[in-house]
Amino acid sequence: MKAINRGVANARDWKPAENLPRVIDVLRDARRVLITMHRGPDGDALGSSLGLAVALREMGREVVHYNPDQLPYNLRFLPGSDAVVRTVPEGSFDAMVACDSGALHRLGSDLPTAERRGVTINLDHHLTTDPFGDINYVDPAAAAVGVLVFKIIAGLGHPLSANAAAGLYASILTDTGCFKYSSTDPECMRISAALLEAGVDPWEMASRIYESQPLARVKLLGEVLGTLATSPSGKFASILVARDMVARTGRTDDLTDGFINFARSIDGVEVAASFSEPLDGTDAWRISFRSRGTVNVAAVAQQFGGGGHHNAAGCTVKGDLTTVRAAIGAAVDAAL
Ligand SMILES: [Mn+2]
Repeated sequence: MKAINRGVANARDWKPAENLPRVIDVLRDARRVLITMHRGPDGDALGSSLGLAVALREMGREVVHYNPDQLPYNLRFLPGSDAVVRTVPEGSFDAMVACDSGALHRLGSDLPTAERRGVTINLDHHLTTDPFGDINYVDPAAAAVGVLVFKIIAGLGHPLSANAAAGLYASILTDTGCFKYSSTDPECMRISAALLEAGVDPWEMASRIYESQPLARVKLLGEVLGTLATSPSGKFASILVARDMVARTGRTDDLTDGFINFARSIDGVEVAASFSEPLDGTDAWRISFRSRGTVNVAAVAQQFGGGGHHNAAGCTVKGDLTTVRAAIGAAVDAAL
């Protein structure tokens, strides 16, 4: 059973089959394209946007690929990563494509004005996406945004290269938790098969993304797991990523991706949360949620101004840790 708009009141009908050809039409005519993704990109945001950027460049388009943040250590090997720029150059664009973003403000501060960015295209599969695009190609049933990009490239009639396929495979591999999550469906498996046929080496991808961890990350995991707390019912588990723990790694990039899954993987746990202390000294805690499936954590995150998917969501809450933890714990309790 897939998590399609479960638990979200008045979920929009995004009509993805109608919007896919609109995206293809715009990109067929576009000469200069700005490609963006959400800040702090994950495998889906970066991989799907890389797949599109690589393919459009192969088609002779001028592509600017923008994200203001450092790319994750384990994804910088992906073809096209070295062309991602942290500021947007001058000039105007025929189209701007936003991948996996959910909201315009998640794209970064250097975004051109609406008139400079041309047709704004929102590619997403979040339940809680803002319809900020001129075209919103949003498909909550898609396992990853890479699935949407695969269809766009096919619709443009462009043969998939190994370089473009690598980004799309990274998108699907990471967003399905290595083909484990309930979002894993026959469609993403068929597309992944096509990506292997285009030249992707599955063990190379898995080993570079998941088995090339910096030693500092594994040591940080040990510290973070030391903070593990569970509710009396045993259904809610939480971990804390404190600023001083992060400082001891001596690294500026985020090494904590996936830590929350250890909390969810405990027998009996339905919901896991990770509380990340802000590194900038403010009191805006970043909270990530993971659900085993019974609870819609996107709805929990929405109560605090955040959003996401049925089984993976996040929000930012200001306050001291005790107060924030109590508020989140109460909201999760109510949802359980
Ligand atoms: Mn995604």
